[in-house]
Amino acid sequence: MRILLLSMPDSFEHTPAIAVRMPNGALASLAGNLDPHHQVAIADLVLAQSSVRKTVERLMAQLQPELVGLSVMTFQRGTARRIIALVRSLKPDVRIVVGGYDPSLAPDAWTAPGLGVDVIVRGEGDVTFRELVRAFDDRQPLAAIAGLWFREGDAIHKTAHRDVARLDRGDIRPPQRAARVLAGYTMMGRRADVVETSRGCTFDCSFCSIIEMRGRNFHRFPIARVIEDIADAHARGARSIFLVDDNITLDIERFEALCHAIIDAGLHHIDYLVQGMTAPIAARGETLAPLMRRAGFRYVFLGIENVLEDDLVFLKARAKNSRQRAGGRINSALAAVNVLRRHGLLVVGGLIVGNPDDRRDSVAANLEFARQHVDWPYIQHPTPYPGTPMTREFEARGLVVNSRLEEYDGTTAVTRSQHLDPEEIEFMRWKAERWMKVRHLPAVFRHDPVFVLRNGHRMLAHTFRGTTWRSVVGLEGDRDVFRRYRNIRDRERAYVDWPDPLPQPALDVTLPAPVQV
Ligand code: B12
Ligand code: SF4
Repeated sequence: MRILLLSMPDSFEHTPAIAVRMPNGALASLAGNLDPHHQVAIADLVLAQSSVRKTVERLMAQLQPELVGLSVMTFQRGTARRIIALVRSLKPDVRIVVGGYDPSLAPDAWTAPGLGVDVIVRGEGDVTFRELVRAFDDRQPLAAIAGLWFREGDAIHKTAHRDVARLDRGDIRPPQRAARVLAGYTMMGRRADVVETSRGCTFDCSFCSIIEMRGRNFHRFPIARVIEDIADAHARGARSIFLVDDNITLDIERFEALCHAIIDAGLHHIDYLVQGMTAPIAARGETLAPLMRRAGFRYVFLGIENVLEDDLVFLKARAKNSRQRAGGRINSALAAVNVLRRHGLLVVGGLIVGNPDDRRDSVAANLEFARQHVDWPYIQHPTPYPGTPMTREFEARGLVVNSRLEEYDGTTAVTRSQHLDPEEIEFMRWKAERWMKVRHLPAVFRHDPVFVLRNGHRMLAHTFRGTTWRSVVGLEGDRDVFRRYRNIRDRERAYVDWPDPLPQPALDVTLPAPVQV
């Protein structure tokens, strides 16, 4: 079967496409787990952000796919609907399959007949998609394949739940990067790729989609397989690799073993990025951080979430962000930041401001922490993604004020607090963050001078969108610039020049409930 897999072009404020264009790890994994006789092409549309329609038209004409699969996050739902409509207009009989976080956690949003979706793959997709394509190929019924919602005429059928895969026994084959048909992946000028070393997490932070997606569990790929995967990415040109594990820091001994294996395999000249929790890094940092540095780690995305205890309790992120000390538990953010930075690692500070009880001073305290202690701010607002406990709480308290999903990108405040309007929360973050980002430019320059010389002005222009000469000389205030920035951001969200097949209000109609098969 000829298959085209697409990831969406929508990017967000902290990873502007000028500097960061990463491959979607899911699609290469899906391709690698199909039976080998299929002809698969992967197109990450972030690589064609300014020409999405033309690129899809070209790929459809060249590849003539019989099945198109889309990987979609919630804020990309509108873009995905337009792309599906475009694809259907080009090839009406094509099969459309959607997967990823949004279709998995909000499947009802994908069942309206006018949307043109044939199958929704829920949760982990590698094995489900293989079985689905086999069934299409052999003209077998889909009812026996776990993990699906599928359309038959007007009815939607729902199959049995699929358990997550066991990675240690080889359930999941390596990704197939050769299927990628677009070029231009980058992490600030270095060719970028993604590698998984584990899947899952045993924590249950209230804002995170991972638990609803796959339950609380943690599965590890064998380290030898990870090293082969890194070597494959490197052989294809990657010089910067993001380990996209949900939570690699759940098993620090294994993480240390991985660092040693990277060094032993001579793959430590690659720049690695990883995300982790503060508590284990604070506790084990004195040995872990220098080892990570030796293994080539450069950036650590730290899930600090919030520096205030009450907010951490709301986010259900206290356990992973505090440690026991004489006199009680203390926040581990500062200790984690300090130990990483002391050993030459750069900290991307993940913080969430605008929680239900936040006042101006709580937001300000977090922004001040970021200003003083992190290298690159990754500050977001609580965003009510489908199925998370946090969403239920915001809804119950009547604090969700914006239902335009394309704005659920993390840096647009779509919820209010009891004390602050969303615009005010977002304004505070936006105003503080721009200057923190500027401060990081010299570190980027030292590492990648050519990239900064070529693109520094574009990066600054992106960070300061909305600024004019009038605002620079003080004839306009920050509020005017912020308003203009938001208008620009709105226009940027129109990635596909094709109408939405089902304008938003139509989604409110009650759809028939899926039938369990
Ligand atoms: C790596 C990552 C990123 C990277 C993206 C790299 C890339 N190009 O993929 C970066 C840092 C850039 C990023 C940014 C953002 N991310 Co992010 N990210 C992740 C993370 C950590 C891992 C995703 C991953 O690669 N997993 C490995 C792959 C193999 O697994 P997978 O994606 O789940 O795919 C499997 C299934 O979903 C399914 N599947 C997926 N697609 C498809 C398609 C088809 C056709 C089929 C059949 C199946 C299928 O099968 C796959 C294989 O089993 C997750 C989860 C987490 N713990 O935080 C969040 C997560 C996906 N991100 C999220 C969000 C919201 C964002 C941001 C909007 C803001 C933010 N929180 O940072 C931005 C926007 C991104 C952008 N496009 O600009 C949310 C999505 C929530 C939602 N409901 O949409 C998650 C779940 C985190 C959370 N907050 O809960 N992210
Ligand atoms: S520790 Fe990280 S991956 Fe685990 S639930 Fe919390 S935010 Fe999600």
